[in-house]
Amino acid sequence: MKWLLTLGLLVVLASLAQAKLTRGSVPADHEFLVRQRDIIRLCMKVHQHNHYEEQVDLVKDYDPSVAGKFKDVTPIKKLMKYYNAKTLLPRGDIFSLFHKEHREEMILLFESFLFAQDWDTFFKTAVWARDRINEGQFVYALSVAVLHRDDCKGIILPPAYEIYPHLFVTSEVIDSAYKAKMTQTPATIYMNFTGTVRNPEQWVAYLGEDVGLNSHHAHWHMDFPFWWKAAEYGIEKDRKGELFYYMHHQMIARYDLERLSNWLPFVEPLSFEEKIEHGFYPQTTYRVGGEFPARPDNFHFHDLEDIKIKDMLDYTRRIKEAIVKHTVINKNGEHIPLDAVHGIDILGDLMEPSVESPHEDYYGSLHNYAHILLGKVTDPLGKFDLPPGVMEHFETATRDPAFFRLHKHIDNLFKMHKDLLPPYTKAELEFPGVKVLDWEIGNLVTYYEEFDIDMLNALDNTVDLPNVEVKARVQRLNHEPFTWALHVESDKEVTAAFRVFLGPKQDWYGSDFTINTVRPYVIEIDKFVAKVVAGKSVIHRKSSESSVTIPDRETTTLLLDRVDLALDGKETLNVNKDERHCGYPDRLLLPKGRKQGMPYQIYVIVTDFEKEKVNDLPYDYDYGGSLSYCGVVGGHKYPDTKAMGFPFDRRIYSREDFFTDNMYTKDVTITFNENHKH
Ligand code: CUO
Repeated sequence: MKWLLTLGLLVVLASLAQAKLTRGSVPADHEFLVRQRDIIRLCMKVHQHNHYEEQVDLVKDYDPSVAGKFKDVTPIKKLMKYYNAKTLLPRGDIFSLFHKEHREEMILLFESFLFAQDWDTFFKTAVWARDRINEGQFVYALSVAVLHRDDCKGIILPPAYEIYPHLFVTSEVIDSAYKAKMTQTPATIYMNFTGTVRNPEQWVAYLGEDVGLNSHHAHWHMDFPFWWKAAEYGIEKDRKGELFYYMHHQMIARYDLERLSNWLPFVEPLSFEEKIEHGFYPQTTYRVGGEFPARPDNFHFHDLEDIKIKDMLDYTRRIKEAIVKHTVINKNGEHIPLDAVHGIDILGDLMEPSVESPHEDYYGSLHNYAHILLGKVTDPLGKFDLPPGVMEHFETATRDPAFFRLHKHIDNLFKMHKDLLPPYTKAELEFPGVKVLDWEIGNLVTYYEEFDIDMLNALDNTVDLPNVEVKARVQRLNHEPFTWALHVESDKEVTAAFRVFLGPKQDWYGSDFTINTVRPYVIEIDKFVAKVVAGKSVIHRKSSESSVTIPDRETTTLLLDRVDLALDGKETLNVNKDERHCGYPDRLLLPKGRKQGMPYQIYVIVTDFEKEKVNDLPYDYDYGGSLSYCGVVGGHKYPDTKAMGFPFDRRIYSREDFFTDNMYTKDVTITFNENHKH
């Protein structure tokens, strides 16, 4: 028995050591470098035929359904059948994940990629598909496969704004880019946000149209696809429904803070029965298929052929009823409780809905259908054959202010559930023996900077005209890096979880928010675990270490150059196999604030990690660095048992009921520096 325990301990220690080893960056080996290069090449100029001859040659006589090795051959067989029958979405057509047939075809391709038993089959099947399957379906299926295959760990995908610049820049920029190529003149083209200052919604376009925000959102939905079949794929997505709620809740709260910085009221929830007050003119063009549809002001929702407004109201009513009764029914008519632990996760699955929805026929497809209704609002019956709207792609959805209104509607339903739960008790909030004494924090300063989007993939490769360097220059929000130091006193050594939040202090009239009214607008800015010694200690943290964010993405051209140099042995390329594509942009960690300074409050709560921990991993394991909004992937469980957003997710009666010794709050000021030098 004793040796069994010893052996068990050794196994645990070995796996801990392994986990430690995989953290951080290590030099990439030759095999990895070749794979990284090949995947990037597959994503270049996807609208044209593959111009990497060696890839084309590789699959000249390759039929994946015959030559490939798959764990399950059904998806590739089906795909080949449709391909040979020429019934698949043609190349050049616009792919939307919200379109059922488009999605089902894409899933067949994704499953072929996921079920490929070795790299050879995966890669050859991808090269085969690159020139034969619709490019939108291909890039999406490939991206999700790269994010989930073990042999792709650490491979970096090009940012969406470089794969499809058309989705992110205005038509004007595209026109100028073509001119630059025709005249063979390298160019940097300035791009403005959509609309004019006469449209108050445009004052916050710097957030909705931020390419980093859109990339984060698109990648979140690739890490947690609503169509994910966990059992079939053998990859669980722990607390996926709750993450759907929490990540979007935080996005709306952050949007509201930007609105407050600009003296705009908080965003109103969308109602399917009322007109949509603010229109949206995306000013973007598909490569083929025309302009993204625009929506004039005060437009009403209309029934689509297969989605009716009345059904949306019924879904909403049934969901509200389930929330009030604290129970949902599943397909077998059984009641599943919406309790304090799992309720929010179940509701997330039900409202998005994901494959895990307890009863999709009854509770419907509230959120996904709303995306489609908004996307098709100006051509509901397809009379004018308009292409999909910005709301019908995760890459472009946040550009439309109505995105935040839709998600506020959904978020209010989640809030209704949370508000019906009992407030946290003192026992749930406190950490006996641990006291926060002080908090020092550096200056919080934001500014605008310029950022260049590489337009390489926007322009076709042509025989006569070589490529020229063309960039779109956009303005974006950033902040000065800041640090903070938390002074803590403890009567013993403990492993403590730190949750750090920021909320507005005053409303538009200068009146202070109460602790309960400010709750929905409190944003998480960091969460981590640290050792606290007995006696007094100081915990230091940098803004760049935040668990909410990821740093700026490297351009694909630069990455490809570095991979080539490493393959030639001229440079070492480091790879972090835990690295996430999903993560809020570091630049946007703080709201803009105001140039005369805007008051906020920061909050921290320190809790006993030993009581809430889930995994047997080192306490400071960071799960790829963007845990707060992007959860965990790679087969781990979410690392703690607390509700996401704890302790601000439940009602708070008063400051006295709420604040305990292990919490601390402090007034801070965020100043927007309009004279920042680039
Ligand atoms: Cu992310 Cu609606 O779920 O856009």
